[in-house]
Amino acid sequence: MDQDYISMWQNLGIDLENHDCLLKALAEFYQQIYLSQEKRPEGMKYFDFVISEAHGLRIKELLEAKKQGKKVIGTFCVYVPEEMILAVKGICVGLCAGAQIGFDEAEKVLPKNTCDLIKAFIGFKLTQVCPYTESCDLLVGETTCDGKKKAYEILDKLTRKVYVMEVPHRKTEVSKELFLKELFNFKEKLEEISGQKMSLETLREGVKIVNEKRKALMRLESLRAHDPVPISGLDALLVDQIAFYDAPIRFTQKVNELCDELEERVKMGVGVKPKGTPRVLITGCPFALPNWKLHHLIEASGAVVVGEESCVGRRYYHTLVPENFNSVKESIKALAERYLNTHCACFTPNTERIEDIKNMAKELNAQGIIYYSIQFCTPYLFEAYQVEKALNFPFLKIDTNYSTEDVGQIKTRVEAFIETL
Ligand code: BJ8
Repeated sequence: MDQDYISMWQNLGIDLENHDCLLKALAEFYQQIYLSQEKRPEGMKYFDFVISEAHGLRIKELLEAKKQGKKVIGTFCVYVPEEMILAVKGICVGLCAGAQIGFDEAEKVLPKNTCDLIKAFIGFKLTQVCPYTESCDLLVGETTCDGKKKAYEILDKLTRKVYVMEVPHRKTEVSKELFLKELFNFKEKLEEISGQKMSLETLREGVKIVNEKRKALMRLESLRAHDPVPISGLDALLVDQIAFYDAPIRFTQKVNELCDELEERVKMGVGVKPKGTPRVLITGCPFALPNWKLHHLIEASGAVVVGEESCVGRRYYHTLVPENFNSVKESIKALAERYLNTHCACFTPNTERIEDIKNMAKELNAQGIIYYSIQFCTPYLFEAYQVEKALNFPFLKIDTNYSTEDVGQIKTRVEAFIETL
């Protein structure tokens, strides 16, 4: 391991022993799941590189930027507008965690029946393995589900860096006003921490950068509609996961290059799986990096994942922010409207999500839907019933966690489901 990186991690307060275990496990897992795939597009090499340097080069970049006065802002939810972070010359990084690290420690401060996504970000902090969390100047929580709300109180005790943004749970006029006010409060907080003014010009730039990123991700998703599919669900998921922490302009360029290659593949009828491979859409909880379990099981069972109605997926890039605003106030209004038009199960009612799933299944030519919930995630577990009833589509519900204990059982269920498609 590069001595520079070791000193960098030490300076960040990383526990080198725990961190080493994490990196070794990740490298092994990546080799088994990702690098063993056949017919991967050449364009995935960049994303392989990003993963290999996720705790190295990217952290170095963040620390260099901090030296130049930029602030690193960590987020946990797609209701927090990254455009506003860019508009104060900040860097936005997603901090949700997708691995079973530090759970023994986390269970000392959290109830056992907490979802693994929460246990993981608290566990990462308690075991000091995440250089992203340690590089952040501000950690932005939000009032979505109960577990997250209470976990942010604990995270603040551990870091003294948490700011909580209020996200309403309904889409009424009152809620819309509240969210708009919250975005103005967020603006003030960002200006205070960065010492930068959010201007019409910087907001225009931030919106443009994030719109371009979302357009590239939409382009990638639309290419998955083809049969044979030019990219595996695992690789597309990886790109969506990396969207939360790579430098946005570079990332967009690399996604577009990948899409150019995939378009060529489509023209030539080249796919990662044979034409006619059963096609599955996943809906439900987010897949924080490195949570690849379900995609791997589905694709190892002979199907291909063609889309994710998830926050690591369509819910992140569903729409763009209109760029025709003429004042700071107008831009924040446009952001509030766009962000509140995201359909998370923390909202009630949330019937728009059902329409989103139907549209995605149609657009991506899915033959079956797998509903994914993380164990103990009340909002998504509750919504499964209504979604299944409303869809009238081949449907399989998987309620799981980050462990590998249930892998055999899930594989059996997934294989049986795929046979019916
Ligand atoms: S917009 S899905 S990122 S809140 S899995 S912590 S909901 S108990 S992550 Fe989410 Fe924002 Fe919604 Fe998306 Fe709670 Fe469920 Fe755990 Fe969850």
